[in-house]
Amino acid sequence: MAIKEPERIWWKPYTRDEKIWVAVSLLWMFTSFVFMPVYHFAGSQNPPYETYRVSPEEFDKLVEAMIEKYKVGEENGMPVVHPDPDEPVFIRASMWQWYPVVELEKGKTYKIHLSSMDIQHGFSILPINMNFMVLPNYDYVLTLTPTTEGEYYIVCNEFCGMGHHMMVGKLYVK
Ligand SMILES: [Cu+2]
Repeated sequence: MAIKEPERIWWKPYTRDEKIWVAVSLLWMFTSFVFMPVYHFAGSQNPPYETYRVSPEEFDKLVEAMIEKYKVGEENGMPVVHPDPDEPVFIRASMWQWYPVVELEKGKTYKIHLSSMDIQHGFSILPINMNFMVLPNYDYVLTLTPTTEGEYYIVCNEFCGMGHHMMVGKLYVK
């Protein structure tokens, strides 16, 4: 096969179908663009934006104080806490664990504080698939009202090194 010069005009003119698809995608893009700010005000599922600065040392002290006050047991060497719904709950992320295991009561509203001891982690509640970012030096406050009893897993969804795939925590709703 000989090498030939390509045709000067190799593309085909738009067909009717292609024009329709371009119009549909443009319309959809515009709809999403408008929907985002509208949903910010109209929706009830916006991620919370209450945050504070906190050093890993300070946060660790808060976690330990909560464990001392509300520890109800242990699971695989990990303390299990059952905090009072009026009190803040602290969950600590570090390579490679979520600490401690928390028991919540169905229908009660909690303020769950998340922070990291080292690098960025991702707080993902499974199987309901709610995802939040956990950063060192930031206290991210999640206002959460569990509506379904059960056992949930907290999976790290931000790659954080060797043990990332084993970074699984537990959350109970009773
Ligand atoms: Cu992680």
